Amino acid sequence: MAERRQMVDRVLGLLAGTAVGDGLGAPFEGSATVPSTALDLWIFSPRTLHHTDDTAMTLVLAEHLSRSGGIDQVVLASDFAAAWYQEPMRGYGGGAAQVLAAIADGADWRRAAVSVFEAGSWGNGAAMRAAPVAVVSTSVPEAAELGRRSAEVTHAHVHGRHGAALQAAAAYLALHSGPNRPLDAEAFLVDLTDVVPAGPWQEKLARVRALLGREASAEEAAASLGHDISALGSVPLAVYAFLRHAEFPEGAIRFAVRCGGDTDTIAAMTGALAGARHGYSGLPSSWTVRLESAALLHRIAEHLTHDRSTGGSTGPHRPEQ
Ligand code: RVK
Ligand code: MG
Ligand code: MG
Repeated sequence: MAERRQMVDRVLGLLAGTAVGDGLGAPFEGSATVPSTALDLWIFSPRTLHHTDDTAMTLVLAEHLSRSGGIDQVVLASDFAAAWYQEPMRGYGGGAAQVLAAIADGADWRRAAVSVFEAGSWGNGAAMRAAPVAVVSTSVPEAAELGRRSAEVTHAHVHGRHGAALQAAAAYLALHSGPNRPLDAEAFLVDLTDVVPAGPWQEKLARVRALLGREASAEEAAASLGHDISALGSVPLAVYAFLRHAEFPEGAIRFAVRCGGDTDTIAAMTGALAGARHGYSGLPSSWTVRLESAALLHRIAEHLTHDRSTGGSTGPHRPEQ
């Protein structure tokens, strides 16, 4: 029972971390740099943290997983399209909105996903929502594979899919990391390197390792890893922000926003990892009380964890890191 409560806390942390990162980062999306003073004004404000497409799609995927225990791509595509149809004003990417509109109109997702960009989207929209697949996975490779499957219904491009695989694998490692001892960043990066092919993805992870070695600043990390709307230009930075402050979730999320660029998405991905490691109880309550969708997050986390702990064969195992 205590173990189940702990897992609910971590699953809720994964979802709430996404939402606080999204809400804290959203006002700065597109700013090349984010001065500390401007960020502090927003961090200490009592105003509601509204969420954007990042959290909206994460919640759709989490609900889908809690209903089906896995991914049914036809149903998932239509779940995403229905959420977009109900709330198109959540700040979706331009191509993503067109893909979702086509699916809502009845198009097959396989055709819709290549209808805007010929090879599909390399945007970070699949990575930003991928973390919940970690909850139903039993290994790092399975999380990566589910990340890819969740991605391809809208993001057919190989970089869009690798980004989702990397974020899903990182979320799995964070969710199952031993909370009572320091995170082994080197082992974390070795595991991540295994889920992406040699080439630009592995090169970015090598840069993450080097940047960690010299405790690089937000500005230096963004310049080296990218901080844009592409999967390849944002997921490695989100991983870096998490690892840079692996024992301090508040610091990791703040660092991610300070990186500038696609701030809502980078901070949402970092927040998912920090929340998965430290749980909801590890996130600042001054942030979580401001969440627009707190009740919904709690309900989905309960369902998702309940279905894991009573579902038998697919209950997660917990490798200690
Ligand atoms: C607005 C050429 C491509 C491309 C390709 C470019 C929200 C397009 C969230 C496209 C996230 C943009 C973000 C985003 C998530 C992608 N050729 N250009 N093959 N693939 N692009 O539309 O869900 O903020 O300019 O698929 O991945 O907060 O519009 O959306 O920051 O990348 O959007 O790709 O975006 P989309 P997404
Ligand atoms: Mg967004
Ligand atoms: Mg964004």
